[in-house]
Amino acid sequence: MPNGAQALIRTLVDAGVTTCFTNPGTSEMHFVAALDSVPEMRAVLTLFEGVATGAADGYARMADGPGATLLHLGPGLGNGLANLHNARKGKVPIVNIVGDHATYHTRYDAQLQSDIETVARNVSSWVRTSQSPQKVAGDAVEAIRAAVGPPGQVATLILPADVSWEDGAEPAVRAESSAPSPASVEAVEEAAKAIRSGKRTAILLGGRALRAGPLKAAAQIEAATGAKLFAEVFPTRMERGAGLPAIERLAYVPELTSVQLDGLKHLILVDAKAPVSFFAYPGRTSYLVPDGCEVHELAPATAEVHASLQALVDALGAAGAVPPAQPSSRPPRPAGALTAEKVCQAIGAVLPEGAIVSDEAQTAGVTLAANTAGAARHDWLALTGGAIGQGLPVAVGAALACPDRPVFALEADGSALYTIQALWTMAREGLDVTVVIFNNRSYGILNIERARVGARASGPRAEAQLDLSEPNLDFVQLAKGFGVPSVRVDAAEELGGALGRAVAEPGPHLIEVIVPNMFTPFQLRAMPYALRALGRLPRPVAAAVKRRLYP
Ligand SMILES: Cc1ncc(C[n+]2csc(CCOP(=O)(O)OP(=O)(O)O)c2C)c(N)n1
Repeated sequence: MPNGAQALIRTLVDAGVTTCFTNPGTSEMHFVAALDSVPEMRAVLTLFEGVATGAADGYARMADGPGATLLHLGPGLGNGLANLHNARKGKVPIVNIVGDHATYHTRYDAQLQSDIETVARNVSSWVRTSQSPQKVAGDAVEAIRAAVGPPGQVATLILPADVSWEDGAEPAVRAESSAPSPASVEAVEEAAKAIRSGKRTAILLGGRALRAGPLKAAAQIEAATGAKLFAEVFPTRMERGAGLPAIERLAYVPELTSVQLDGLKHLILVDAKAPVSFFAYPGRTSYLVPDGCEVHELAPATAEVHASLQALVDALGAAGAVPPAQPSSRPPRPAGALTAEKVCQAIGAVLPEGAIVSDEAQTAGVTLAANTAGAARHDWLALTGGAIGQGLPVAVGAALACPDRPVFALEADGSALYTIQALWTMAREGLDVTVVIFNNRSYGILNIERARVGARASGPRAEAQLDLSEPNLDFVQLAKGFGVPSVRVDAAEELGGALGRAVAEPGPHLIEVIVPNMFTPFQLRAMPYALRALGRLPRPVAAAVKRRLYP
């Protein structure tokens, strides 16, 4: 009879959960030991739990199945919380296995004893502490079912050390989950009626609706009826590029979102929430749906999204519509001194077919979407929950899920440093990831936010909180220390070559570019006034300004 850990790993593998991102300790040693008895499980060591959880997220986004982690009690799970938060917001399926003290040891309140379930609940829709080796495999099956959903969720299975080491366990078989249902007839009819009303109508696509199949169905509706398509602001996984329907993303800045949604009478949601402002700003609205606009939910996060859109295509008689596809186009290779925009152009010029982009470039990446729109077909993975430090780990997971595809991690300096240890896992696993660090030596976006929240009376002490110079960070040396070949590039002409070499050579590469902040101090001061003025311009003028600022 296998022990609990062996039965657990066998159950995970038989259910298709074959990669686990780990950072183990003493309480997980039987799980670690059991890895050699179930070689189908690929265990990937990470050097910080935030890397493990972010990598599980990136893996699940690209593998279309649950990512898994092995974490060490409450503190280990707590270290991984920010990226589990991002996964939760992105509706990404993750199964955490969190080791705990042996059941009889907990009453002594030893050093690592803590309330793991409370830590887990913040991000997990399903939490259970396994009570015996006989139960652990069944618990794992339930955890997987909860994680898969839909919607994808975080499930946390706490594994006491004695449940892991005692014999008498049996692997369990994952029960077939019932297929999710498409939108109800009523919901399809309601959406069709809104579109047929002839009033300004938009369809907001989120979650799984941004994959090629549903996107094409939605684009047929747009082509046949004129209903406008929008993508949610931070997509979990969006398929884009030449040949696919081009779709406008909602803006991060609420004043720009308001311009996009201005005059709408109907908003139809497909695996998406009605748009709200990322933060509250004094005197500004939080809810961004315009007054008088009716919101209709075609497909909730629990529904089968593609079939729901297909039903709406049929209801509207749009099956014959041929939507325009994004034409193939590349920005010219930039020249001269580097700016953030030139780096975005250089990336757009080389982005290879089938690339996976993990986007955490923050302010420096404002023009990435425009510069890559006409590149060969690729997948875009965004920061779904606003907790920075996601980009490098997500790239690790995506590269493991899709070993034949080139992965790009486009990273702002501040964000990269939260989970910089991901570089070591890239090197150890030989992952084909090109990391581009946009080093503007600051928490640039916070300068914008400071101006926008009206925190005006700030001086040098406040400035120092947003400044990452003194000492300047050296990402080339950091990468070398983690075993990743690295180079700093000073001129735009060199960047194309460095990107080309990084893509051509197997294994990870890091390219550091020193870029000025996207916005000058004058632009920052003017921004709140300019954004306020935007809302007062006539709609076509405001829309034209918005398109220039944020295509
Ligand atoms: C986990 C977490 N901690 C802190 C923050 C607050 N925060 C938001 S943006 C930001 C700075 C981002 O700087 P950087 O990544 O260098 O990008 P830039 O703004 O310079 O473009 C910080 C600290 C956050 N969003 N998430």
